[in-house]
Amino acid sequence: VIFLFATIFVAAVIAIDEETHPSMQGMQSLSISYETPEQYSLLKNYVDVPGFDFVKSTKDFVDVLVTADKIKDFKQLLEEHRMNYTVMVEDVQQLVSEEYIAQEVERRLQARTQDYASGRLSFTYYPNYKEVNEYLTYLTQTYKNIASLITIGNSYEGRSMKVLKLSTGGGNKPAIFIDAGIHAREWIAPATALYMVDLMLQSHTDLLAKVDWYVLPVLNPDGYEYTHSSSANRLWRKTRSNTGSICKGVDGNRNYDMQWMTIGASSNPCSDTYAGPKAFSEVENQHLRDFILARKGQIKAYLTFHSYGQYILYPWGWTSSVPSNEPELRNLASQCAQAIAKSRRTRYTYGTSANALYPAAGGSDDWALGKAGINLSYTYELPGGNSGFLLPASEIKPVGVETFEALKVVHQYVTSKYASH
Ligand code: 0X9
Ligand code: ZN
Repeated sequence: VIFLFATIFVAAVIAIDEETHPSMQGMQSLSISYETPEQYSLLKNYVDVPGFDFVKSTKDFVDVLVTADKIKDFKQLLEEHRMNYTVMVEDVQQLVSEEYIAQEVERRLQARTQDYASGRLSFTYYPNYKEVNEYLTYLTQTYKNIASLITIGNSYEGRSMKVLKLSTGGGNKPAIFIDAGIHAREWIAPATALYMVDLMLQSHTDLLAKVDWYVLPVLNPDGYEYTHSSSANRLWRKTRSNTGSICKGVDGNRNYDMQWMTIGASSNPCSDTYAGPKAFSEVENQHLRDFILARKGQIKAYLTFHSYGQYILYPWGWTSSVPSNEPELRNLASQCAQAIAKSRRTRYTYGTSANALYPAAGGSDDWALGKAGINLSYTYELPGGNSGFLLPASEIKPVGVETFEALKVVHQYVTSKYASH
């Protein structure tokens, strides 16, 4: 009897695992362009269908991961409808495994050094949650008069959420708030946020003179750790909360109380864009909300880092109409895009989320502007190279350097508009 029970249990666990983790063996990443509304609706039929993961949708193309068992028929269908596609990744599993090995090699090389023992990061691999925290502690010990940590609460699974505060003291300074890692698999986002902090503290302390900085590098620690824990979990996006379904997690960026669930979000707990049972159901988002609202008057710019696609997005995401300060938002975005282009010729598109990307409600950027009253609110979709989320770690520094150029522009704008001179 016990044996039978055990067998059923194991089978059930495997079944659940199948449900949330389609095999990446032979999974391909396709980039498909479309022109007609018919072609678009054909693609839309596959959203939330098991075996299909629409990792990027824009006005003229989609990137979709398709499992091995579905790929042949799907390609045939695309060809029948005369739709152009390119295979971006031939075998997702292979790429994930390669990344996993490269990560371990770099980490072990680093682990032999003094730097590693001190908590410093080399930015040659993507740090896990523990390494991020060690780095934050290292910063507070190294830059005692500038860097401090504010624990804003614990995640669903009990991981502490730490905001790094950079301040040279003196009251009444405007602040810039940065978060990253609300989407677990977008590894370049936390790494870039941290690398920009590194640049600021090591060689650009002028950025600290008139502005205070708050940086929350990992807004979704449970999801982030999950993607680091095994290569099978590498493409997880959501939080890890249990919402009473066999499918875990909520899309943090559909969960904010700003036109929650009105568009571009799902009520299906198994969907990757599940908005949650109610607005702010996610404890991580509650902590972020409370932190920001407590510093509402001080925080002048809200920047949230995601990947991928090279977009500078601003509100609204929930409607195609634009906020009243759209000219200001557009102007600043354009200057940021130019600064990045000048640095490494990386081309960013900018515009409101709904118009430049796709409509989606319940995002943190919309909430920051609409509810917290932070006029300068931006989502950065960092580069993804040819492999999307699986951007080689050798790109951390170059992406950090070019994105830092945009940060300087935002800093300059906030200083001239809000700082006392
Ligand atoms: O869909 C998202 O949450 C963001 N793109 S991602 O590929 N990183 O998932 C874009 C969010 C843009 N902002 C709003 N829609 N409010
Ligand atoms: Zn994202």
